[in-house]
Amino acid sequence: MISAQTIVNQLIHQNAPYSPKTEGTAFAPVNIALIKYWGKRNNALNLPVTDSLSIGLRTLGTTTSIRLHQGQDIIYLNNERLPFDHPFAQRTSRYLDLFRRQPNDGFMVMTKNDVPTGAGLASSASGYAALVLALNDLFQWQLDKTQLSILARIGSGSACRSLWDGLVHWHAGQQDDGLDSYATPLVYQLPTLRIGLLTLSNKTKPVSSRIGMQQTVHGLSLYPAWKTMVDTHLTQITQAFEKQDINGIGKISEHNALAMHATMLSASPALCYFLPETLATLQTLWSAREAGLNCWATLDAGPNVKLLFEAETAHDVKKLFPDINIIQPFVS
Ligand code: 2P0
Repeated sequence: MISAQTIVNQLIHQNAPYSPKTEGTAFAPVNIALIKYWGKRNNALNLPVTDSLSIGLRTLGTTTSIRLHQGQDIIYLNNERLPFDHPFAQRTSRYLDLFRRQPNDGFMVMTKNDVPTGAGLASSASGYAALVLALNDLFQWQLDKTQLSILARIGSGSACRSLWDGLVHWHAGQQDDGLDSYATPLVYQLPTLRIGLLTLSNKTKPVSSRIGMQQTVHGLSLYPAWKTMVDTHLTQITQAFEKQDINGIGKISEHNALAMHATMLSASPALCYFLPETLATLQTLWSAREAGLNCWATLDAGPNVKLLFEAETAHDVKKLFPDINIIQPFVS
């Protein structure tokens, strides 16, 4: 099995001049998948079973700065210094191990999320994308976006999609080394699309996506049907993008998200990220839709709900869900 270190060494030429700056900084947007990534063919390299497709939230994301220093890593999350054994610090340091020249090389990382960490609002995606961009800035690697997408994916799968605003397609690839598994931006613009974030819980989810995916893929579950469905949804959603059909996009996205949760429920032991509030929100939405509201839901590995709708519907959606945070992913 090819290791993450081998891939990193291949991408960052070890003989390249070593001239780090004092500090590297970067911002990367959160991305919300319309066609979800759920299930890996290689856990060490975060190689997915299927393609996926996302939209960047442009103004919401992670800002990270990084410096070199001697000794143990120092990690700040949202202005708070984390203890060395904090799971976030441990995972970040394990990833940074891939980029140390000497074992004693430490990093000081300061990272700030605009969304709650680990609550299914894709903070690990913007987090690892911002970290890779900040490392690229610090070390002046001058890697291209494909190479950066591969490095971000090794940190967290969905991070490979957070290097762009707008619509982004992650190609699953087929190679064992994953050098064909990266994201590319799509040309379609949807200036009237709005995404509404309904934060129902800020708590860190009890089962990480990482473990949840393994639980769903292995053993008897509906997972084989999920793979076929993703192919169909990718074809359908591309046609909807071409027609700028936001209701079509919403309908396919909601179907895809609920199908992903159905595969989780079909695993043994079953996995359920919904809270009672999640179901109540969906039922409110479905009733409103029956009454004529054009609005659709998508959900990730957590209890929070994201809504997709046209700008002209924003007023009605806000009336139904007063706490909603409405984002305009494309500049008009
Ligand atoms: C997605 N999710 O496509 C899907 C939908 C959650 C549900 O990508 O193990 O944090 O780091 O590769 O990227 C969450 O998975 O998992 C995710 P790892 P990641 O957005």
